[in-house]
Amino acid sequence: MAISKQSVYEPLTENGAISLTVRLGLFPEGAPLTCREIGDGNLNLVFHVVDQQTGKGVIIKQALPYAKVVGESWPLTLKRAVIESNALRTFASYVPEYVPNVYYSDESLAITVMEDLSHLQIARKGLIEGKTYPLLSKHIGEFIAKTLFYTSDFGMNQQQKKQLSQQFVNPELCKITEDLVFTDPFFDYETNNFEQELRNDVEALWNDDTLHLEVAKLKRKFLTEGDALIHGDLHTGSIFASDTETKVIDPEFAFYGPFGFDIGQFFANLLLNALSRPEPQQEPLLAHVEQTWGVFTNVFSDLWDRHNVEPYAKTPGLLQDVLRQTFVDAIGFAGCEVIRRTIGLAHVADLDGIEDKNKRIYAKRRALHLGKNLILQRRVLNDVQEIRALFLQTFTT
Ligand code: SR1
Repeated sequence: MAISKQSVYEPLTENGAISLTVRLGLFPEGAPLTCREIGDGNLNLVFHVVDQQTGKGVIIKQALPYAKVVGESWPLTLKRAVIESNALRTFASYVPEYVPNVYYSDESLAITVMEDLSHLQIARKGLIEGKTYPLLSKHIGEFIAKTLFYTSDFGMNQQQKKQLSQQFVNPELCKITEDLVFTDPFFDYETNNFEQELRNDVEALWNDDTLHLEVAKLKRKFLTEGDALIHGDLHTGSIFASDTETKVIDPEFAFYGPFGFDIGQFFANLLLNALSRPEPQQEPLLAHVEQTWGVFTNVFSDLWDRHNVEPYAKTPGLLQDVLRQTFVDAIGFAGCEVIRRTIGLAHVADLDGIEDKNKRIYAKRRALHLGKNLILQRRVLNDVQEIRALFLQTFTT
């Protein structure tokens, strides 16, 4: 169904969400419908409407005109709902198996109506419970490889790419990332949030010119490089998973950005979960990091060989150069994400949920060291196995 421009924005209620599904004819007439608002993210309302007779459901996601995580004092564009539904549709044209089906979207109401994925679990929650999701990295590696390749100048007509990129000009949401990921945690800014026990470690980051120079270079890449349509917020809270299925949700931060960003955010959130686990249970997370990169490079290289539209595609060394730069950038972006999720505005439950305070502080201190090492050493890491070595080293220093 097309995006309509007729309605006037107001936040939906649970009853309003039910009425909308009836109006859209998503359920049989007279179906006994119930609805719950289940949003637990930082920005939006999420309604789960269920037909109690059949058990079938739909999800209605509605953007609020402010960031829920902070409150009404932080206004936020509603346009992000259109970006999100357009991104889901674009991704679906390349990897329908990895995104929810979009049934309807309404720009004025800032809503996207989509497939109910409640048979799956948010990957972050499952990972915190100790699940390992054996196919997670295979699926996410494929998702990233295909979406990046096909929306880049290598996989798509280069004029069409420029046109497509116009749909994803997303300055407000990019600004959030520019601030919260690449800037605020590295300065004494009031958005930061950390335990006093970490103050010495945090002040060391604020006073480290070498680190600042490297983060500034990474931020510049995020600001200027439009390689492909990226998800823009690919942490484990943006992924639904089971042992057999994986679905990527919430691409409201999507824009034309650097190849390495989604990979880096995914790596970082796997590593944050690993940091929260006792040592013997960290292995599956480290294996996921390696498998993500392995699958990504295989799928991307295969697409490069078979579907590249760029006349220089067969030039010896070009693919290797693109992959190497993507790897180095991904590690740097991962380092920034690890640090911001530890001391910035929006934390992760993996670390905040460690009940024992000493263990929590210890894990966060390790996270800060790991983040810094990822950023500073990204160029000397030769292959993905060396991330494991860096992670294990951080544990003993
Ligand atoms: C104010 S938004 C905070 C964070 O939530 C989103 O999921 C993004 O990660 C953003 O940085």
